[in-house]
Amino acid sequence: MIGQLEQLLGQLDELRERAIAELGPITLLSDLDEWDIRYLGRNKGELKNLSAIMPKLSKEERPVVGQRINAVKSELERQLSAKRENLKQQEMIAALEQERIDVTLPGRALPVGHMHPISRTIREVTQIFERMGFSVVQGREVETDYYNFQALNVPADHPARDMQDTFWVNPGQILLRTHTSPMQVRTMKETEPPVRVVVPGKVYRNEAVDATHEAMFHQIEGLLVDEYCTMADLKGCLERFAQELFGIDTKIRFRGSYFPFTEPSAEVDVTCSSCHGEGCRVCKYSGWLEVLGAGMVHPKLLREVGYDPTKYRGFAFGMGVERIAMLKYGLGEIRLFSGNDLRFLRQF
Ligand code: 2NL
Repeated sequence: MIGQLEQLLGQLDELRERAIAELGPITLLSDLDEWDIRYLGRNKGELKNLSAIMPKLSKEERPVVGQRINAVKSELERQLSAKRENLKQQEMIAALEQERIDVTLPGRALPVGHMHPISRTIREVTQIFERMGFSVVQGREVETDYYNFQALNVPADHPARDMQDTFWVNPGQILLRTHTSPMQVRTMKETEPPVRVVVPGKVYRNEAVDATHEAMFHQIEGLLVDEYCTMADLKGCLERFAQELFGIDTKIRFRGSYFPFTEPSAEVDVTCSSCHGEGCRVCKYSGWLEVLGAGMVHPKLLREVGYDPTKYRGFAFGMGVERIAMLKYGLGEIRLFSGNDLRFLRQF
């Protein structure tokens, strides 16, 4: 019997040594699981197999062997979990090493957009006037008949008031503004002179669309009201504007005209920036381009907004942004601006 006990303890020692020796070189977690099953498996594990002899042992032998089995078992379990931790750690290090990223590499360039040529023109024009002391204000696009027509001295029989030419929201009352002037009227009603504002924005006209006309386009209007203000001030202001926009050599000229809201009124031409006044296709061989309408604010308007027309004078002007942009970029087709064709837009 002593021999059998010693043999058993020897087998346990041998199993322990062998298991530990085999554990050392293991590098894969899957191999570790196999090792676990082979030595510690509940079913056919080698330690389990040796424990099967227990019932055949004597009462005195049993605790000795039992203790030794438990000692081997817990030692192997401890080594197994240590090894498992170790392998997990190594796998993580290997993964990190493989997935290493170079944070100093330049990033992937994202496509960058840019301003629409109309927005660019609006910015350019308003900035010129801002440098002359004007403020930029914007108004609503849906307006009342009063602010768009009545307050501006637009007579009932004026073509602009024709039901056909205006987009009515509520016929006779609410409309899409046909010019940005309603905002100047609102500004004057809200503030005392001096007033110096430029108003850019969308305007709407129910017109037949062609290469130079659209139903929605952009306008910039300017207004100055002060105690001392003459036609010469208007001319100097617009000359300066034309020279900043089209070049320092640009000359301007006034031609008498008519607007219901100004008296006197003028069409303003600038020397053709394409041919410098020589005559070319752009200016139809006249050397001049019509770019603005302007005039002295009608006294009726000043009275309408609560200003004393014997004390205050004003000048005002208006221009179509699309027309300015077409001249600046040499375009013959207004619809390109609203077409959203990237082949066109990318050229700016
Ligand atoms: C043009 C002509 C013009 C005005 C706009 C204006 C506004 C007020 C008072 C007086 Cl509140 N005038 N605006 C004056 C003259 C001409 O625009 O051809 N625009 C494209």
